[in-house]
Amino acid sequence: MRSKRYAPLKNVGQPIEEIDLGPQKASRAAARGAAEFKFAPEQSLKGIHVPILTPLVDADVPGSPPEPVFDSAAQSDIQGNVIPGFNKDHQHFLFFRIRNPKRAKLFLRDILPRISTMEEVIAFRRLYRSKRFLLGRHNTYLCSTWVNIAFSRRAIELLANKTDADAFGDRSFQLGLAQRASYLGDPTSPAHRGSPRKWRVGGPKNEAAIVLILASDHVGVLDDLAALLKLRAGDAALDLIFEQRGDTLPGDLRGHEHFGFKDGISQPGVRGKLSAAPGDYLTPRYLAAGDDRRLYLAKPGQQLVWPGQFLLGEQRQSTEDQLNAIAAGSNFPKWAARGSYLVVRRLQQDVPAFYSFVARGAARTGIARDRFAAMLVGRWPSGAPILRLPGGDNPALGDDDFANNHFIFDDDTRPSSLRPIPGYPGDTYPQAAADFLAQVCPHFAHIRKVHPRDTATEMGKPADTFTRMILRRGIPYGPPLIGVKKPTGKLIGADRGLMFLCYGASIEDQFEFLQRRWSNSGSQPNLGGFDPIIGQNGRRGSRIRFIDCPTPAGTFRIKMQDEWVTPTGGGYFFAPSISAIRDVLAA
Ligand code: N7H
Repeated sequence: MRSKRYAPLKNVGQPIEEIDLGPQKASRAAARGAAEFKFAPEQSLKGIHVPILTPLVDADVPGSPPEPVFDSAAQSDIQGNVIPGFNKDHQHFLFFRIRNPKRAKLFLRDILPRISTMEEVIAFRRLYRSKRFLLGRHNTYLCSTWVNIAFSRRAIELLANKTDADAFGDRSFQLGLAQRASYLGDPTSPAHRGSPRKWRVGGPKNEAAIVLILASDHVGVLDDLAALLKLRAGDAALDLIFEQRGDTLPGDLRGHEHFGFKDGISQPGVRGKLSAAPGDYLTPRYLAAGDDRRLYLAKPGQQLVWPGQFLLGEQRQSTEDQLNAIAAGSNFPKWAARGSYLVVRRLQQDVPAFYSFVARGAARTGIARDRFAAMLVGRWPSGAPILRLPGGDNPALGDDDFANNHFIFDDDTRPSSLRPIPGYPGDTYPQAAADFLAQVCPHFAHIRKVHPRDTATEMGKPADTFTRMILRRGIPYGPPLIGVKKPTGKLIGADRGLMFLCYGASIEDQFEFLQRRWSNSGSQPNLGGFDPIIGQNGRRGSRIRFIDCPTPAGTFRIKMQDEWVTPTGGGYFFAPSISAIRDVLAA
């Protein structure tokens, strides 16, 4: 079935009017927009297929290049939040400074056995998925608790040596987030609330050397572990400079971020196998033999990418074609292989300011509020892509892992052909129609900015886009405001946002590229305005951005004066392999 096109547009791409909505401060009135916002609660698992992660023996694809095997030795050497990711409802981040490198090494030796590996996290995930499948519900009452660690460049110099620290080829890692802040478009005026000087951590005067990431299904266990590790760290002369709790939002908001949109849907599929056994892929392959896209996709819409995009020392993605790898990089000390760069950004979200903009932008353009908000993101609140359902949200699509990421932008999306999956009725939603002119999902939409999919960009072929992909590992912090009927002033003004974390093999070519080249640009990868979620304008002191909003009456250029996502801390780190911690950093 073809999706119905949104009404035809006039003067496509040519702004016919400039709209200046003026500044707006967070207030009770502004918060009303957030209270009235209708988000779609998560569906029960009934009728929704939950894939089990055991090997699908006939999933090998003739003609695809052989993928590296991450055997048990490799899996127990790679930190588990890099791959496959902790994905826990409760996380705690501890940021330390090193006072005494020798004593810091004792701490590292002490916690080494606690560091959670890829092997452990995959084993738990498989158990959890099969239990969830049996029970037909999310809550299996299975619990696990994980710990990971990462180091700044300065920490590596203190714990290893300057030569090794200098040998990390990523220039952004060398400089650190505070020095890259202005390049990222972060506020430079000292008076701005997002100025690095005001950051809780990671500013010019409070950079962290070590970050510990703790994650658990169980709040009490997480608290106990955080208390224990803080004590041990204190004994080892590690100064805690900042800590941040992150929690999945409660109730029907589970899995959604503070603006109310489901997050964590689209991730690259890391190529590689877990054993030489047929079909034992790190990222399970679900496309049927008859679907030619199974060479490139793990499940519909999930792009397969070579592991060297996320782990140093592994084969990287070719920019020439989607299928093939190029050789591993070598711009790092040998012991850094199987490690990954980690970007941490504490991004404060001003929910009233966002919904005030939505309400005023919708009123001025004549677009319904929920559609206007969805156009900013590129998905409806449930996670359903607007390109698949231009007419309105459908939570069942948002929750359908085999359909919610199945769309491309420039061409019609062909229906996918899946292997038989017990209990899955198939993807029966309308397929996305080509949106070359970005009439349905505008070029400025967050997901179109940071992942233009099949669209050629200023960088060339779409395959280049796959080298920009990141493994996102974020979690919200602070109390939700969305959907709260009568919020108190205290709740409206509470500090809330996203602990944004991502891993990659290059900070500069991946995270920074997405933020700076695409989100912060009104014209790249395509003309149409800034990314209204994370785009910043840091040029010549102006923070004003714009979006060219398509409407049936024509395209309106809407100025965005307020900022609703503000950096308030973070850091650039490196997450080494377990053996590198044991043999180099703790030695
Ligand atoms: Fe974004 N949001 O709620 O609007 N993001 N993001 N992000 N983001 C995504 O597909 C959001 C941020 C990416 O493959 C979704 O998982 C918010 C930064 C990428 O189609 C939603 C913040 C960067 C994707 C949000 C924020 C990115 C993505 C859709 C900050 C990198 C995958 C759900 C407060 C520079 C795109 C999903 C794809 C998706 C939101 C930050 C990147 C809803 C609120 C800093 C690569």
